[in-house]
Amino acid sequence: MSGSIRGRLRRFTTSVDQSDGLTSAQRTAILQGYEEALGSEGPPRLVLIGEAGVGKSTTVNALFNAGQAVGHSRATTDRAWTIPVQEVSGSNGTLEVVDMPGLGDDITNYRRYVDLYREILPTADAIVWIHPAKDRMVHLVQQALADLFGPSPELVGRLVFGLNKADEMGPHDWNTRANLPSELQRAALREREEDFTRRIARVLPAWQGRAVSYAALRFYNLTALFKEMMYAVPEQRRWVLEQRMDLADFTALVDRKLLQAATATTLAEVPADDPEPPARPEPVADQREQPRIQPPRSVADALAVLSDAQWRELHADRTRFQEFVRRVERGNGL
Ligand SMILES: Nc1nc2c(ncn2[C@@H]2O[C@H](COP(=O)(O)OP(=O)(O)O)[C@@H](O)[C@H]2O)c(=O)[nH]1
Ligand SMILES: [Mg+2]
Repeated sequence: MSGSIRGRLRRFTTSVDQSDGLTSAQRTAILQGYEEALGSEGPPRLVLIGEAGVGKSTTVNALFNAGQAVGHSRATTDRAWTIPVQEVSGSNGTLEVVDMPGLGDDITNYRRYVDLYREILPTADAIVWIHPAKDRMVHLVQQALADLFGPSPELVGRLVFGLNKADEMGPHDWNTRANLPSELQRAALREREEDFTRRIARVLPAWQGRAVSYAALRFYNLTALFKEMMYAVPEQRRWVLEQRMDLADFTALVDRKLLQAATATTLAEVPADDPEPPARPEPVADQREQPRIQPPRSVADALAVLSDAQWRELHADRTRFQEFVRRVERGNGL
């Protein structure tokens, strides 16, 4: 029984113990039933598909705080023609991960791979297909999707497409200080996501998802990827996946100086700006020249003037942080 299931059981036990009007036999029966129900719910099973080195293990580590070996991709059970189900320990419980080799490895093995996949796919809670964000060649993916899901359209809903290594997207100018894509990369990634989604929908019209670009190594956009996974998992099984979630914090990779600038200001307790600025007074005849508000010069400057509450909000929400940096970079001020 995993740690978090035990925690759930402990909380439940306490509340049952504290409820009046139950005999001890009733309490025992309730707790036993609950424990059985929890224990019989198997761990989430993720089938990961993608070529060796695309970042499947890194992705599992970033989403579940697991210690999967990275970069030893040849160790997958290539050519063994068995289904390689691995038990993976995340910080919030066990997962079953099926690490499937890329279908594109070798044409002579393609048919056997397809047969193997068709066996395993129906047992998956989610099928996470990982593709390099910068690779626009999707012909093989389309072919494989048609072969795998054509005969099993009921499985299409479990598919998630992750476009990993967003940081390697052209023009390769990732903003390492803020740990975010540059403006140009962001535009390119958005376009790639849309293009990829369209091309997948062309072979699988029933697929309702959208491809998510992310960077497992940089903890970038993990929330969006996880959200797609949650949608893909059959509803009654969602909680087992959600329970295991332990997303790596992308701010861990934001430049320390940048974070320090904001934290120092936080300690000095700079008051927050009025969210609703007062109505502008009517212009008067002898109006003196107003000082122009200059946009902050850098992200660090912009962060340094945030209030404690504003900072905490940004720190907790990557999307907002990203939006903030984008606005600063565009020079629009706060
Ligand atoms: N630049 C970059 N490299 C990554 C990213 N995710 C994984 N990698 C690297 O890609 C290599 C292969 O990763 P791994 O997770 O072992 O791939 P797998 O064979 O698909 O399991 C490792 O060197 C990772 O550090 C990413 O988002 N960006
Ligand atoms: Mg691996």
